[in-house]
Amino acid sequence: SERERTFVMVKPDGVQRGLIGEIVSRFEDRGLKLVGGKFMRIDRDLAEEHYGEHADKPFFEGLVEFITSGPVFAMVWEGADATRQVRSMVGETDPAESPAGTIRGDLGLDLGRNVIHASDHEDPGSNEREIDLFFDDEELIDYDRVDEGWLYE
Ligand code: YYY
Ligand code: MG
Repeated sequence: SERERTFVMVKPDGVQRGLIGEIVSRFEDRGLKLVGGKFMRIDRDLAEEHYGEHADKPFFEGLVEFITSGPVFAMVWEGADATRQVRSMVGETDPAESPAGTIRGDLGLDLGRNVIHASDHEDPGSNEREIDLFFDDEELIDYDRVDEGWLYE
């Protein structure tokens, strides 16, 4: 399948709970390649644009409040079918419905504090859109991982 890039973000709860390393490790171990990373604070404008699809939902205001409440760690990961593979590692939107072994299933309990964001494979183009929203082109690094010849046939 096609190699692609996808957008992932450790949310303020994940940062405060010291889970950045754990989460980065899972994607590294899977064989995905980190091509961008930024520790940052999201302002209200960026939050409203990033979550624009949810603007008319009852949870929108709380979601914007939460995502702007502390620093986040934004990342871009690259690999075969990366958007779908990352979402399968993330689990369901609600940690309570997420199987053990997934990031939300292992690290969270509450829908509104679900530790991580990832682009949605059921919303084609959301990966590119979110990468463009958070990163400039020159912040994304092209390089080979030494194990790529052993990760791909
Ligand atoms: O893509 P994903 O994060 O799994 O879920 P979305 O349906 O895009 O919702 C974005 C975000 O909003 C979700 O991660 C938690 C929050 N949220 C909520 O607080 N209450 C809901 N009923 C649905 C979503
Ligand atoms: Mg979503």
